[in-house]
Amino acid sequence: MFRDLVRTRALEERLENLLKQGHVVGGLYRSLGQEATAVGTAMALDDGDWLAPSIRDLGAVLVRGLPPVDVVLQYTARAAGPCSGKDNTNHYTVVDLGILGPVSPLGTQLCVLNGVALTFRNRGSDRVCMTYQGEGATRTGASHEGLAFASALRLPIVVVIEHNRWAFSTRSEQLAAVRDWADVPKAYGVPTISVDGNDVLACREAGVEAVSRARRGDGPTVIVAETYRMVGHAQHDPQSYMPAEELEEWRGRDPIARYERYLLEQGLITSDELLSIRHEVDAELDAAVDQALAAAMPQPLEARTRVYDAPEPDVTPWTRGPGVAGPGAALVRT
Ligand SMILES: Cc1ncc(C[n+]2csc(CCOP(=O)(O)OP(=O)(O)O)c2C)c(N)n1
Repeated sequence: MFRDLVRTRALEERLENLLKQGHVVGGLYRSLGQEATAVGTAMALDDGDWLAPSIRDLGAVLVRGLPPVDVVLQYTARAAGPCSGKDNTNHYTVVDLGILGPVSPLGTQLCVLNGVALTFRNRGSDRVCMTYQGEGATRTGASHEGLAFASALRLPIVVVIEHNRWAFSTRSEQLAAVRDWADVPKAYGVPTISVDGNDVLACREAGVEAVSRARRGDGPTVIVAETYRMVGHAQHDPQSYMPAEELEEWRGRDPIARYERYLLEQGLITSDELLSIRHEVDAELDAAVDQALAAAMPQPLEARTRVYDAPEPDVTPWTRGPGVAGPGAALVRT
């Protein structure tokens, strides 16, 4: 878990550098300060389970086994990346690893993942699905519908609410009248687990409890992880609205430093071993960046493939046909 926490932060640092160097031109949303929530909860899943990450869950994606080089290929829009260069932020799905990529309309991922979970159930499989939402995303109609549906059908699904205090520049207190976000799922009869989102062990424990419940057929669980977004919404956001003293306070609860202290205090690892993990991660990620930057850009015609279900859609242009002129003329393919 320590390795995955460090990999998450270090990979995001490299992506940020690549963005500043002009190699990444899409959005970059970091999970700085909240890595433990994604890493810890995703640890609870088994092979064959499905995961729908939000924009701040790179840690969960790495835990599921996506090689960092694929992440860099994606962000630098290379042909060999998960989207073959069509998207250069985090909208990628990796079917083989059970990763259902984020889509921009917040909350909707839960509805789609419900479909995956229902399919598993209908096929008699005991696979489990896990998804993540910021507290802002829980304010959407799609999120409420998704929770209502999952609860009514007792679907094998775990929803992790990442309560990181901000939805872009809006404070979470301005988003709802409830003060405890764990109160919301109660209205749907969904059990909740509140957890310190900066404590990776507690997150894993909450994940294990929720995943076990789903796997034995007892329906959905919502995990509410209390954490903090230490950076702006995305790289273009100077986070000027975030009070310095609040950031300072949360810096003291940094999930990686905290877990490192725990491992050392418990005598589970030496500082030399921790350092060598960090060095191994640096070497792995440096190689990933070099490999991605040396990789080819997509050919223009690649834009036509893997967009629709049909293998090769007919993209012959439509034009106005002969006969009646003007907007009433029939559209024909030339
Ligand atoms: C339905 C919808 N409304 C608004 C947006 C624009 N938007 C993208 S991210 C974001 C903030 C999300 O906040 P939250 O869900 O709390 O997640 P966080 O960014 O804090 O992780 C907003 C408003 C959107 N993508 N979809």
